[in-house]
Amino acid sequence: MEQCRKSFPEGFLWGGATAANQVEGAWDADGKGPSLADAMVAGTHQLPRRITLEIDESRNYYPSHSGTDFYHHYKEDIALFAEMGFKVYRMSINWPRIFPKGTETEPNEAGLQFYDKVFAELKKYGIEPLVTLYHNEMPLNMVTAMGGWVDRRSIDCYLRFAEVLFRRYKDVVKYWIPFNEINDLTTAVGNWNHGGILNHGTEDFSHQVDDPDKRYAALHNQFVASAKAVLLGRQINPEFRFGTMICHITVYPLTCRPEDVLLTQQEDQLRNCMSGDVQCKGVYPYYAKRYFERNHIHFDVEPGDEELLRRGTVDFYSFSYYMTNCVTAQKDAAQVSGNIMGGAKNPYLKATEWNWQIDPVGLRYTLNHVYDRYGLPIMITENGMGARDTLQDGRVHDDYRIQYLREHIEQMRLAIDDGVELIGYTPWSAMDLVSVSTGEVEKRYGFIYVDKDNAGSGTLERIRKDSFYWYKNVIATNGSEL
Ligand code: BGP
Repeated sequence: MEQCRKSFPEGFLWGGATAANQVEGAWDADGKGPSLADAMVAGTHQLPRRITLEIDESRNYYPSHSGTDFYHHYKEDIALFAEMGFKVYRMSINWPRIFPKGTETEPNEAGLQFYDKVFAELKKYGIEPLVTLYHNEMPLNMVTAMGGWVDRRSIDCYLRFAEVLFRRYKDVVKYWIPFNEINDLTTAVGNWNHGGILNHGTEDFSHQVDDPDKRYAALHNQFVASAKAVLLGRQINPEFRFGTMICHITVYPLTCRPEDVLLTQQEDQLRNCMSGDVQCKGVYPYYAKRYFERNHIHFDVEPGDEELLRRGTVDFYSFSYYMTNCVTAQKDAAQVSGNIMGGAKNPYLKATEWNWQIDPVGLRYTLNHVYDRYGLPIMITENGMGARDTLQDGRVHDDYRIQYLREHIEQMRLAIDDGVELIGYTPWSAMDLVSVSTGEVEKRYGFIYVDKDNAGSGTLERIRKDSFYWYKNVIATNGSEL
């Protein structure tokens, strides 16, 4: 093993992550409107998940509607986060709790009061909140009435939402992420959770024909919304810190055939780097412009947008890291891995049951890659292992998850020794919640088991997994004992 000279710095932000729509439940409580995520039908076992244009009570939306009931258990859950020693908790704010239709001018006070209580609880334990403004929770009304992110009016609605939060929580929240996995919109499969590319007249996204013009229009509007939020936030509190959140799926050439290497570079540029380049450097990179030209992709850029992007850049780079993929120019080998993002199978890596290829060394590579590119402080805002945990005599022996996290944290330490400025780590997920791609609770990620199954049965009891105790010690020793 390589000897580290440098390790996790003092004040390193250890924690965990969730998203409102996956954990809260209480989907229509206290004046909340339905969100895009609430319209995803349960248990379709396919991507993209089916999304209805309105909530039809005869359909089964479980478990997204009830999540793992953080809404009613937040005190107990945050106490458990504190027991693990969390320094930071990444969460999102459920947009239609605050603006039920998204188009109102006045916020829903009851929705805000829920987050007042959550933040007060975090403060009690000295846990720093890291808040995602948009994590698939667009008010459903904005999707059906306006076409979601394709419509530029969505930017103003988003800014009204952001402004309410910035003003109310200006002394409570320092770290903000304007958009979760903003680069999902660069792929046809990843567009479904961002709304705005709904094919009206059909019942669900699975019949949707990909329309790159709309997809990139939606992405452009999100870039503009992000830049405006950054500028507005800095006016309200210059101490705010904003970050990207990129779904970073590092790609390797399947072979050293030059065609594979070239295609890998192109894939990396478009899928991983373009969104980070816009949000960190403030301009669309040259390769993106050529990609749009070559593929006849057209979307509106209004006068002033370029200036906004240039001024509204972020302070830190954050990303999710679950897997790496291989790329090959050879058509027949291209799709063998079968995981959500496609790609060719890497013969040197094992994969989870869902074919997500596990690659700890790739994390060190990725950290060096993005630090070299942007020179900004980095947070890993998602990383973790989905598995079908089982409860045995009141315990969950998730040694496979401990191994996954241990190997990834070891590579983080090596990257810090390489000189990368890594400042935080919020693995997915702080506690069990609903999986996005499967719509099921039983693809579990948490340190805390929640007694609930895919059929909705269970006591909702919270149970510390073996990984809970292990991670607690990792935090207590600032990463020196893995
Ligand atoms: C990321 C999302 C998360 C989370 C995670 C795991 O892309 O930001 O919301 O769900 O993936 O994915 P899944 O839930 O599909 O297993």
